[in-house]
Parts: sequence; C-alpha cells; structure tokens
Amino acid sequence: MPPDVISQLKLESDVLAGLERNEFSMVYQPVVRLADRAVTGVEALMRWDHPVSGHIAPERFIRLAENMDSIGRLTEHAIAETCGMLQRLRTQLPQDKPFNASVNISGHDLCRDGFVDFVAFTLDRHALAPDMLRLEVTETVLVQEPDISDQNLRRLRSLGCGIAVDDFGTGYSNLAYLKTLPLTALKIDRTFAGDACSSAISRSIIRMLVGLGAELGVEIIAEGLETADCATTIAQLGCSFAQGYHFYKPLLEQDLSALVLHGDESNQHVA
Ligand code: G
Ligand code: MN
Repeated sequence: MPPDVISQLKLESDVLAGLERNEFSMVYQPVVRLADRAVTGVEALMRWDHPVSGHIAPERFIRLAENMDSIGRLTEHAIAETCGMLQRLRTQLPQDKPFNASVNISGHDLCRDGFVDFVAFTLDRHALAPDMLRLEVTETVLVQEPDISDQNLRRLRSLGCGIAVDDFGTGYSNLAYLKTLPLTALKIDRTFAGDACSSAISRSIIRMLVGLGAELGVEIIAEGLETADCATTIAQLGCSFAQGYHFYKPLLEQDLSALVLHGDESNQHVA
C-alpha cells in the first residue's frame, strides 16, 4: 500500500477512536457587532487533543478527513456539542437577546443523506430556535456541488437555520449562487479583512462586499481582524460585524458564558 493510503487509514481509525474517547472538543470564537462591540454570536471551532501527537489544529485534520466517511461523524459531533452549548447559554440569556453559533460544514456533509434530518433532530433535542444555529460553508463548496448543495441548503434554510458563506472572496469569481441561495451572512476572508488598514485594494474589495451585503440583505462579517487599526477601518467601511484575535481568541464554553453574561472581564483562559 502506498504510504499516503496507510496514513489516511491510520487517520481514519484515529478519528473514530478519538470520537469514542472524547478527544474532540469545541471552542468558540466570539463575533462582535462593531457598533457597540457586543458579542452577538460565535464561530464554533474544533480541537483535537490527540493522545500521541497532542493538540492537532483543525486545518491539519479536517482537509484529510474530508476524503473519509468520518468527516460526517466529526461534523455531527460539532453540531451536537454546539447545540448543547447553545441550550445551556439560552437558559441564562434574556429571552429577547439574539445569539447564534456557526458550525463549519463541508461539501461532503451537504451531499449526505440524512444530514438535514440530523440537524432538525439535534435542534429539536436541545429545544433550540433554529435561527440560533448557522451552518458555514465555503464558497468553493457552493460552486462545486451546485445541485445537491442548493437543495440541502434550501431545506436547512426552511428549517430556519442560518447559512453563512465562509472565506468569501477567495473561492471562485462565479457569484451566480448569490442570485438563488437564501443566505444569512457572508464572511469576508481574512486575506482582505486582515490587511484593510494597509491595503487600498482590500479596502476597495470590502467596500464592494459591504454594498453587496446591503443590496442582498445579508450580514457581512469581517474575519481575521488582528489590530485596532484594522477594526476601525473595517467599521468605517460600513461593515457591521467582525471576528478575530483583536477582539477575542476562541474561548472555552465556560469563558464564553462568563463573557456573554457578565461582559468582558479579560480573564478568559484562551483555548
Ligand atoms: O476559515 P475559517 O473561518 O473557518 O477559519 C477559522 C480559523 O481561523 C480558526 O483556526 C481560527 O483559530 C483562525 N483565526 C481566527 N481569528 C483569527 C485571526 O484574527 N487571525 C488569524 N490568522 N487566524 C484566526
Ligand atoms: Mn469558518
């Protein structure tokens, strides 16, 4: 067997064993409303605490797992964990305070039979309003699998879930899906948002995307903001929401709850 097949098989069995042993956990990076810096939601990010390799970043295993059946199990785990967190948080938040969590899903998930039913079942099990959950897909997925993803995204949308387009601006220049898909948010990739204060081209692109968001009635979220200057620039360009290390790193659930319930006491344990 070629070495890449062996390592793929090893990864597959490690992922399945890791799920059994509870090695996958979620951290939550706050999304802030730029007007008042209120935390209005989070992006859920997966962490793998591997018994031998230690902490493995999602960029390293998700892309490999996308070729395997286990990506479905990982996504379902992420959705179930995130819905559990939302249910616990919801009981403590004022009823009228909107809050949402985004979970990253792959093209594989969207094409899988039973995925939409799993989402519906999990929302129901946690007694959550469906609009508290957003599913985040990359632009590439929307362009590569238009028929299947379109159908399942519509079903998810009719359940009431939000749909966010991740890494917006880096996938394809084919924006035809914007005409047909019922989207909730576009997330401007950090290659533009991260250097908005130093690059005039990034600023032009962001200005254009903010205009597009207003026309389409979708939220625009800038990702990867690392400095105060960039945050100020992004706000001046009319962007309403942002996320990035300048505001918050991904947080453990306990720190997220403290932040959302009691405000920024700057004592979070960074996850
Ligand atoms: O593409 P996506 O939005 O899913 O990427 C999320 C990843 O980006 C996570 O691994 C997260 O830790 C990382 N991330 C979050 N905020 C920042 C930031 O401000 N700068 C950089 N470089 N990475 C970030
Ligand atoms: Mn994402």
